[in-house]
Amino acid sequence: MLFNKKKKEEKKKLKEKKKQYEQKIREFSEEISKTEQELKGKESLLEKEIKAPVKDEEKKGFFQKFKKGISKTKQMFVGGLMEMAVDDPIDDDFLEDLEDSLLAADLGVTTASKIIGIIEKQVGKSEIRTQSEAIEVVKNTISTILDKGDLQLPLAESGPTVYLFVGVNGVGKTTSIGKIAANYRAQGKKVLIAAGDTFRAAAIEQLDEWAKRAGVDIVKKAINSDPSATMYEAAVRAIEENYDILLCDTSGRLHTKKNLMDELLKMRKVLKKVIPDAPHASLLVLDANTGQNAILQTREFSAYTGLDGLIVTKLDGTAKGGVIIGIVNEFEIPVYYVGVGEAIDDLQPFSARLFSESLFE
Ligand SMILES: Nc1nc2c(ncn2[C@@H]2O[C@H](COP(=O)(O)OP(=O)(O)O)[C@@H](O)[C@H]2O)c(=O)[nH]1
Ligand SMILES: [Mg+2]
Repeated sequence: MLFNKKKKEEKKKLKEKKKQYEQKIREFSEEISKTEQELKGKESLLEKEIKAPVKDEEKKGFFQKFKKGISKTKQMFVGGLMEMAVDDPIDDDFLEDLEDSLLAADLGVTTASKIIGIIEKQVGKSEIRTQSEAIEVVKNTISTILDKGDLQLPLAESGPTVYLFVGVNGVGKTTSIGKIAANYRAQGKKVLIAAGDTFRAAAIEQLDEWAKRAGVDIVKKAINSDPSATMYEAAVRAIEENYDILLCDTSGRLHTKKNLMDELLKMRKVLKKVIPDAPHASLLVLDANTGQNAILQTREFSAYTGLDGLIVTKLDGTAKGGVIIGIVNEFEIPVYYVGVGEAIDDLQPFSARLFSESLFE
């Protein structure tokens, strides 16, 4: 008995130590990614100054770029989760550790509990017994959650297709629009973008810069003008000049949340007036770094304005990419694109299969 008690105490101490180390690892990775981001900023400034062309070897293949983009998230999974796999029986301590690891990977409480629930059920029915079998269940459940097929954005039956980009400040709306515009342009489509963030001069300039870079046209009005007026003018021009795609930028910050949501609703209404089935998709842009906040933002925007799809940016440089699993599990809203860097070709169509394969291979 005494021996058992001692063993238990030692195990508890080891667990505490493990938790402390895991916390340290998390802190260090955050620090490293922050430094990397800073360095990246400095590098791109330098690049601009000397106008150096992007080196060919930097343009990695699609698959490699994606894998590199989610490598920090993968480390979190492999480091935190997969290393737990041993052939000991599943007990309460193990389930607790497993749940902690899923939360550390930013899956969110709902999704972590769902996975633990599935394991408990299978243990109850004696379908699984060992910890490594439980890890297999985690992998399969995550793959099933993600596997909603690889989706395409809806297109207008005729006339211009309109996409409205919404989301809080700094998540990557303008950057994503620039990248998507370049993508459609490369497919030979006629693309127009609307500068709906009229609250900052810099926002209009930034979109203008992206329009030039992508080789597409832009509708922009003076700072502080009504963004719905910009939407109206852009929709009319899109029809009159036979554009295939209209991408609408919006502001992420207003005096109050209600103001912002009202403004978005008004923009939708104005677009609809000109093009009855517009917007063909209202896309919420989320920054993966914000982790669980991304789930809250999805809930808010979908309650106020309705959402048709998600774009998750900045997967590069974060270990919180697991939040995609939580979002796909909690909301019936597909993820269409993921951002894995700041360059023009760094936005990729989201592939559920590729995402789960890259996490677990
Ligand atoms: N590393 C990285 N940075 C990104 C990505 N997408 C956007 N950004 C950066 O995030 C910052 C804010 O983006 P912006 O498009 O202005 O956000 P907005 O306020 O939502 O329009 C900019 O510095 C972008 O270069 C991404 O996928 N990866
Ligand atoms: Mg913007």
